[in-house]
Amino acid sequence: MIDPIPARKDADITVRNSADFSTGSPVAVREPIAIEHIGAHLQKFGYDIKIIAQGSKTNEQLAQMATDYAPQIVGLSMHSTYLCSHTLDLAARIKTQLGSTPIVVGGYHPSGYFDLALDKNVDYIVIGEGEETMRQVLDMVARCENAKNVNGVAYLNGSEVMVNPPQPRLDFALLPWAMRDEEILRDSKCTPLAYPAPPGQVSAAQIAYSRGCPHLCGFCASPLIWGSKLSYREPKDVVDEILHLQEKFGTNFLFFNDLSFNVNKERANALCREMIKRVDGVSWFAYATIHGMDYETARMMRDAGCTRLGFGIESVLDPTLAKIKPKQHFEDIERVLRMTSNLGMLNRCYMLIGWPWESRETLDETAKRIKNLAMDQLRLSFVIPFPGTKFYEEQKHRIVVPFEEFSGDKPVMPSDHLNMEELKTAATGLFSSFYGSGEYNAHVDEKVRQRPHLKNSFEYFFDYLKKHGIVS
Ligand code: B12
Repeated sequence: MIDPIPARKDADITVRNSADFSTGSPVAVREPIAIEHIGAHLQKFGYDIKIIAQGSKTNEQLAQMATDYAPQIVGLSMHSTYLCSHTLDLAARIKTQLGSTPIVVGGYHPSGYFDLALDKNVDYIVIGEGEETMRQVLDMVARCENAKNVNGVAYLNGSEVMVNPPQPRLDFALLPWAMRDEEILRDSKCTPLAYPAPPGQVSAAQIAYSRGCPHLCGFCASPLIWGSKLSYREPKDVVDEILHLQEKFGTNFLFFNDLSFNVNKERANALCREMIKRVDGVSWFAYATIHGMDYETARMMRDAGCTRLGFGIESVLDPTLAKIKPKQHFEDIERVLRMTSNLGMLNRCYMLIGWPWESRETLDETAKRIKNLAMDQLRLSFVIPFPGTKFYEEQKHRIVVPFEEFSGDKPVMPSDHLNMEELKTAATGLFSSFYGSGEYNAHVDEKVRQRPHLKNSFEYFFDYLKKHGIVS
């Protein structure tokens, strides 16, 4: 199974070739947790699995590696729509060499875009959570049966794309730990602002306590994979795995890819208690939601080793929030960021601009409001109508660029008031006005004065911002 994300070395970290440093996007490569989870499930059923992360290998080299392995089936992961043509190029090269060996694609993009099955080099699309569906596809291929009885699969039948009923969600607590690869882990970092700073991170591993999110925001692609059902592992099992990663790979940093670590307060606190009791020397990052983040949970997370939080605030304007995330209000954002920052955690905030109603006035108001937030890093993306989302159905008529541009680092549609160039310029302006502001620099100075251990992290971050021209 291959995670085809081309990457290269940039000083001390391995970065995605597609990464756009100017948006504060997560440039560093992470381990291909999706196929590592699927691989572990298939191993349980006796399958021999090879996991390949592209890194600096070309698609031709990847195709040769796949051919040398002579697999029964090839699995390709498509984390994001922008990877579409690159992954299909790889599929074509593999087909040239391996002929009839079936190629299966899965991930966020295929789960929202079934027309991918029209590509002659794609045999099956696995829709959503992939572990059990992939196992059933392997069994079906081994028995030379037809795909019509495999839930969660889409495939081409003549000229028609067949979409089978969904595969039921799995009980996450029953799945085995993800396969891990020492070399891939050694290269994995969480950048650019973290504690410890990237150079001090060892084998930064992705891990999850839960799968799914009940919020179903119209612009988010996660429901395509998980629906709205939440599924949890047992805290003891998560901590057992953390101690295993620490012992076997020396891991000192974790990236929780739970869509929201605090969506269920009791569950979050239960894991934090277990970590406080049994884990030492491991720091971690988690995505969190403003809604439902209270002092007790924030302090528990901090005491359990959480040093960076990722808040999907999306917007700081209540009229926009009322449309896209009605449970969240600006005053809550202000209060929660102040609280988590005062507890010493780093706040990374994901914001989306370029909504259909975006205007000079909304951007100016945004620039004014974010300066006074206890936000340590601004991660700005252009809102993208991702295939399969409600937002895509509503806005696809506006899109003026091909899928390759769907990374969020560039606008894909003009708004009612601003064209693409104006939106792009506005983003650059937002960054420099935020990081160049007296308020932000005073916030960082005070934070480092109170928490001297963060000095190194901010120095690394400012070097990064300067190196990539985000601040002068
Ligand atoms: C964690 C995460 C990341 C991490 C880690 C990525 C990684 N390689 O694992 C980081 C921060 C690096 C990241 C980066 C980006 N991400 Co991201 N990410 C997420 C997030 C928060 C969770 C993903 C997740 O659930 N992981 C857990 C694993 C287990 O689940 P999974 O990957 O879905 O895999 C399961 C299934 O999809 C399926 N499956 C997946 N691959 C395969 C392959 C086969 C063969 C099969 C059978 C099944 C299968 O089975 C798996 C197990 O059940 C989502 C969701 C969100 N709401 O924000 C966004 C999300 C997936 N990312 C998104 C985007 C756009 C990006 C970036 C392009 C942003 C940017 N400009 O930098 C980059 C691209 C990185 C890249 N890979 O090239 C979009 C993708 C939407 C789309 N249609 O394109 C999402 C949905 C966020 C959003 N905006 O809505 N991301």
